[in-house]
Amino acid sequence: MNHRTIGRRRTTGRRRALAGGALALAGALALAGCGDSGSGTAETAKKPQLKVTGAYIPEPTADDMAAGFLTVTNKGGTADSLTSATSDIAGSVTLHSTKGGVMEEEKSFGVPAGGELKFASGANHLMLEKLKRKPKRGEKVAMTLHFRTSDPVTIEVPVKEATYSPDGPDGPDGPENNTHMSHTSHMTHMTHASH
Ligand SMILES: [Cu+2]
Repeated sequence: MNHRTIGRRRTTGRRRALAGGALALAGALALAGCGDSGSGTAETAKKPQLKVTGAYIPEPTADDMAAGFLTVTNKGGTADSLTSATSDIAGSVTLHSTKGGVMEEEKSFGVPAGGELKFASGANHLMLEKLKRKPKRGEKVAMTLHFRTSDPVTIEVPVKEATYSPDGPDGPDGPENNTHMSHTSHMTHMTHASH
């Protein structure tokens, strides 16, 4: 390509220079935008700043396990990770992802800087296993989340009806689909867990 355009170099030189200037300007603007989004140079902004919202447990249909959902937002400038969770009503709480309808246990979930970690029906979820008692709709269950960097966060998680969806009918997938999917994947999980 280059050797064919050499002959025309002189005539296109000026136009190229102009285009180059425009590109440089665009680049400068992009950099400025970038700097803005990464602002907050104070020391505190470098640490993860976590907040847990929207937690709920759908009243379980199984006797020995329940799913938990919540969102962890990180306003800080450093990523953190959820490494484990505990609850006094569960013998163990595991972290699960659902990929293509298949549920997998995860060792941790990242909470990106300036981002969020979302647990939602049909996707990532917390699984309360070996239940000491079955959570009932209307009550609250204490759960503690442990992070790689931040201090543990203890929350009171309300137990909602089995079909509850925080997104409502206009959520991305609709509540019925979500509920059905998570139910199916938990059945799959129960089979795996019994090995
Ligand atoms: Cu699960």
